[in-house]
Amino acid sequence: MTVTTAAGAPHIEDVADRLDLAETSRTPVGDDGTWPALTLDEAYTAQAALVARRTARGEHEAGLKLGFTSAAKMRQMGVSDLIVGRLTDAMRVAEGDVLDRTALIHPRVEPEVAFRVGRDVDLADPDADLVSSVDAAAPALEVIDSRYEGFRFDLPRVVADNTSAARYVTGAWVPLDPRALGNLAVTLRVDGRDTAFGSTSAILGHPMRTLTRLQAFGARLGLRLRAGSVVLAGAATAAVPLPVGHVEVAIPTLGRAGIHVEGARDE
Ligand code: OOG
Ligand code: MG
Repeated sequence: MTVTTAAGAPHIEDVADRLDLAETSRTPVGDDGTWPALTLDEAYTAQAALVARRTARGEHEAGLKLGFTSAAKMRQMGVSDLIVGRLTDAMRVAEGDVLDRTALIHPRVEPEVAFRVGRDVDLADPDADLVSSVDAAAPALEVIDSRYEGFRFDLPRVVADNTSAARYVTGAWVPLDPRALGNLAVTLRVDGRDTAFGSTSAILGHPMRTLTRLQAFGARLGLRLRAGSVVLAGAATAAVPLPVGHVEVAIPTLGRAGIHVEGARDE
């Protein structure tokens, strides 16, 4: 897979424009028959072009995310391959802060594990070692918000749409102890009620495996991670519609991360 991040072919730039407009105007795109079919390589180029529009507006790259690393997510969305997306600082919501869901289209939330990268890593470098550059882990929430009507997409489309990335929250960082991350209960709570329940072992068997997969992906895509970047390992449960109220993830030994969601209760 060779992916260029420079301006792509016109149909790729067109996809990036449409997805960018869908996000900024909060208007999901439907399949009106004019949507170009993309290969997976082209979809990653479109993703880079889409995120380039955001960085041109002043956003900064903040890390990477993996998607479809659990069977629960693959089943929910009808896809069977791991995907990689990009995070920017504008997507970050500080732990305990308010998130206004009216800024989003049809947000869903999922509980995740996050890793922090302690030093710059160029994944294109054959000597790069992502695992050893990760220094901490934290419980995390990801708010996804597909720019496609009804959250309906195939693999190239969700990749072009930056893997539905919208917002993310990380809890307090805990020094990385890989052995302590296996087989931990992952609970999503809404206003104190358990709403979704999974295990860190649902994430590729063990969340550390996501780093090896990301390293291979990053090498092909020419990705870099700066010191302090975040890597989201992917949801341990199916995503649930983002409710209004206090939304929290809890993982034993890692702790909790929560946000207050405000906005209209109806979709
Ligand atoms: C794509 C994003 C998948 C995950 O954690 O598996 C993802 C989607 O479900 O819309 O972020
Ligand atoms: Mg996710």
